[in-house]
Amino acid sequence: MIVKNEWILEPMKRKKIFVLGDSGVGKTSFISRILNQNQHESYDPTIGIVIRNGVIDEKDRIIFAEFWDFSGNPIFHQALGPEWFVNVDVLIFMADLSNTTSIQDLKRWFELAGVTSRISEHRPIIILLNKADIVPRNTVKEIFSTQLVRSLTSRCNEIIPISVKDEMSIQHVRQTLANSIDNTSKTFTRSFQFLRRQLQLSQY
Ligand SMILES: Nc1nc2c(ncn2[C@@H]2O[C@H](COP(=O)(O)OP(=O)(O)OP(=O)(O)O)[C@@H](O)[C@H]2O)c(=O)[nH]1
Ligand SMILES: [Mg+2]
Repeated sequence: MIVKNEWILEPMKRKKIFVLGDSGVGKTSFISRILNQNQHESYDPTIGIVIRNGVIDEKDRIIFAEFWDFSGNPIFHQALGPEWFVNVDVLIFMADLSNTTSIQDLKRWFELAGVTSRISEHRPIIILLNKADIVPRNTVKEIFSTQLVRSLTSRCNEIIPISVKDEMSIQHVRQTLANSIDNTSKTFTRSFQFLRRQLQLSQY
């Protein structure tokens, strides 16, 4: 596509979304799910960092997302420094509801990302507590009432229990992301969706 006036592409600027959390909590699976890409049941640990681009469709809004999927393996932690978080639009911290250590470790991930104790005014922070499908509902409630999770609420914009596997609350996360970083006009989104449908129909 040739566009003479670069500002036309302004709404298409990618949004940098950094995802952090312990190994195995479901970060890579979550990114695949939210981008409607293939899911793999088997665990394939992320090595170092993987950056994945994709489009998040939220009804009449579109986000051109760039997910930074950082390995949960501690051998890579030392590599993390403030330079990684320059221009981050949203920070997502993830833990596994069935793994208490991964919830406790969120505080360490906050530190590694350089997040101070107060909510950042400029970049939304979302905590996702995954694998709700393997934890009884009562346990989820209990976890939410613990001192640890209550103390985290003041450090983020939202804490959402999800199940990547069962697609629980994934739509809610899409909405939250769209509300946090939406800068595309509805008209542009409609045109983009139309263009994409045409491309799919004509199987380009
Ligand atoms: N039961 C259940 N399993 C899940 C869910 N989400 C992911 N998993 C499984 O958890 C395992 C780890 O998922 P990954 O997405 O690879 O975890 P990760 O956080 O990217 O791990 P690292 O790359 O090592 O940091 C995989 O076997 C997934 O299939 C979920 O919502 N429920
Ligand atoms: Mg991974």
